[in-house]
Amino acid sequence: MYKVFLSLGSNLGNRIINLQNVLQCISEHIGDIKSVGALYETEPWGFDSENWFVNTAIEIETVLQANVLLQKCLWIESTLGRKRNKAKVGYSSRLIDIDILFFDNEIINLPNLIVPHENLHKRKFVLTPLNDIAPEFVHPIIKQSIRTLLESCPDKMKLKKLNLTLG
Ligand code: PH2
Ligand code: MG
Ligand code: MG
Repeated sequence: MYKVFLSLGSNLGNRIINLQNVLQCISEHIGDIKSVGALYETEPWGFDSENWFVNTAIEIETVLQANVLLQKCLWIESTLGRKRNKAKVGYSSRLIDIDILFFDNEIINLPNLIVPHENLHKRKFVLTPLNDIAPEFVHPIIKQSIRTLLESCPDKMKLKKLNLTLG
C-alpha cells in the first residue's frame, strides 16, 4: 500500500462540483481517501486568466504503482471533461487538474512523471492545503517539512480560504 499526496485544482465550470466528482472517481478507481485539505480560491499562477482556481490537497492510500496511478489520474481528468490542447504552450484554464505531489518517499524521474512534483515547494496554492493535512511530512529531496517549506515560500500569489468542505 502506498501513501500518496495529490494536488487538485479547477478553474472552469462549477469548481466545487468538479472537485467533488474527482474525489468520487478517486475513491472508486484509485484508493481510499485518508484526508482532504481545506478549499482555497487561488489566483492563477504562471498564466493570466480572470478565472481563479479552487485548490485543495488530499492524502490517499493505493495499491497502484506510480505509472499506473498517473494513467488513472489522466483518465479521470479526461472523463470529467478536461481537454488538453497539444498546440498550446504553457498553462491554460482547466475543468480539473490532478497532480501527484509525493508517492511515499520515492524519487521518480520518468519522461512523463517527476515525483516529488518539481514546483510544489514554490507554490502556495499547493503548500497551503498540503499543510492542512501533512505539516510534518518531509520532502524526500529538500529534507524539510511542509510546514517549513510553506513558512519560507516566497510566493506572493493571492489565496482565500473558503468556508466550505467537500463531501
Ligand atoms: N495549476 C497550474 C498552473 N497554475 N494556478 C493556481 N492558482 N492553481 C493551480 O492549480 C494551477 C495554477 C498548472 O497545473
Ligand atoms: Mg497542475
Ligand atoms: Mg497536471
